[in-house]
Amino acid sequence: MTIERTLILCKPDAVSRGLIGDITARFERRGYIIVAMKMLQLDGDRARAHYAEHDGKPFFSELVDFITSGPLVALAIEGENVIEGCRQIIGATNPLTAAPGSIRGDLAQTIGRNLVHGSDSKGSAERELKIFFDANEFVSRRHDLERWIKG
Ligand code: IDP
Ligand code: MG
Repeated sequence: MTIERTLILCKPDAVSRGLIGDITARFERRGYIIVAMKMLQLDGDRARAHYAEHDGKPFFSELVDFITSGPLVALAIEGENVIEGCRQIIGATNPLTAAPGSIRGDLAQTIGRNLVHGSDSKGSAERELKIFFDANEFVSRRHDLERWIKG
């Protein structure tokens, strides 16, 4: 069993549009387990750290401006192969090519307002989770996790 932990963000457009519930429900219904959750507004330094891999790209400053523009909801989610599973639920980066049924395919129109972030690898998840959560902010929900996986 490969239990992983990933970082999900309901970005400021999701919060502003009242989609926190719809988005988090999709991960919960799949059987993934929320082990930490908070609403916060990022400052520029944390935003640039989170999106460091995109530093230097033409859309970087726009991305930082947007992600700091209002409150977002950060979640730490656990499950078997949860990193890939959440990316599937989120859909392709460009909502135009995101599959219907995915969050972006159902609810978003443009790449700059695509509602959700999900870590793309174990390394990214580990790095990104540290930007949003301290180690003591994760709860243990081992029992819930095992019920979904074994059940
Ligand atoms: P991801 O969110 O699907 O992992 P990334 O390539 O990591 O996609 O890009 C991070 C975020 O940057 C995207 O979710 C999107 O909001 C924004 N972004 C990516 N590429 C572009 C672009 O070409 N123009 C504008 N925004 C972009
Ligand atoms: Mg990414």
